[in-house]
Amino acid sequence: MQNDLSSTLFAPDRRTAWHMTEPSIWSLVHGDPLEDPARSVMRSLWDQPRWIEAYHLYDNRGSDLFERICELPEYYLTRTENAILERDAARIIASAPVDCIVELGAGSAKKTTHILTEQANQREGGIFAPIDVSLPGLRASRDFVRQRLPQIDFHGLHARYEDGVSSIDKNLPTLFVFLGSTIGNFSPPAFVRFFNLLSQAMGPTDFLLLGADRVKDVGILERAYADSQGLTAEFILNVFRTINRLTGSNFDLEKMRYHSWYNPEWAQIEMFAVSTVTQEIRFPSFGKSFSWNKDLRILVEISRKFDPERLQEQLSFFDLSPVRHFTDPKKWFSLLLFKKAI
Ligand code: AVI
Repeated sequence: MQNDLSSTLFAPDRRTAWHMTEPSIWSLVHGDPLEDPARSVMRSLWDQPRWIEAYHLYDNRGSDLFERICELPEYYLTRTENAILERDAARIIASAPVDCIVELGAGSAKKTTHILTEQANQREGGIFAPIDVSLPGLRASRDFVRQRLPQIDFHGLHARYEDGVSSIDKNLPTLFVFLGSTIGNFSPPAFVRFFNLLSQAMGPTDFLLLGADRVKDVGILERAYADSQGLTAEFILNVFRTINRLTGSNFDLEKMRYHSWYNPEWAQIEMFAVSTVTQEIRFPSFGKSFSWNKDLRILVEISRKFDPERLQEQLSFFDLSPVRHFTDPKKWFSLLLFKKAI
């Protein structure tokens, strides 16, 4: 079930790697098997210190909790980024003459509406290709775009970022969009891997729009990750339900608490689970266990905060040249537009 647009969107040597598995949604014919999630948990839990890969946070319950976090008064990120997009979408699109918008980890694509609306206004259409491992997210995005922006050709890629971006035709002028400061959840080595891959996948007519949360007053940062309703605590500790499901382990959410702080040296919020008692954690399917001593912490997530000028300089070493910088009146959040340097 291929259609004409596959010949525009995908690089010629990648075209046959994709097939349409449901209307407007493409999957890899021979998708790399995703890493076994149970083994991924064990690898990082046996590291020193113990930690967890952030993607385990987003099961159905975790994704719902995160949506609710985005609405919290303390969690300024989503609101602030959205206000910048609403105000500056016309300028962003005018500065990035492209035929295609590829969004990484799009979710329901609601936050991209301003960009897509401007693309439709200024260029009378084009392609929108969100890349996401969540099929429900892609379906929601497809239904939203079809209903609200019928001029836009929707092609959802059900894949990991790396497989998706490296399949886009380098000759198709494309704006890659990575919003929400999700880049802040990458460890420094994962950050470098990600920009290497993205830059290599970009052609000479491509742009990148990157959302980055900024370093600011510690109180504002810490409150955004320790909200009064306890939703962030629920979101972070929920990962242990997922781990119990994946590995058969016996983490007890009643015997742990959430702790977060802003680490100024690393410019990042660190989110931990802390054991409130000394307890034996068993992993029967792996025949392993460890003693989780009272007050010892497991690092569940980091959220790095950026200095936008420094980030622009850093990305120049990945052949990405700064084009424009959009921010809010309080300078809490930045949307940075880059062009691939040839
Ligand atoms: C998805 N990401 C950008 C969020 C953040 O702010 O780092 C995840 C999050 N974790 C706790 N609250 C929000």
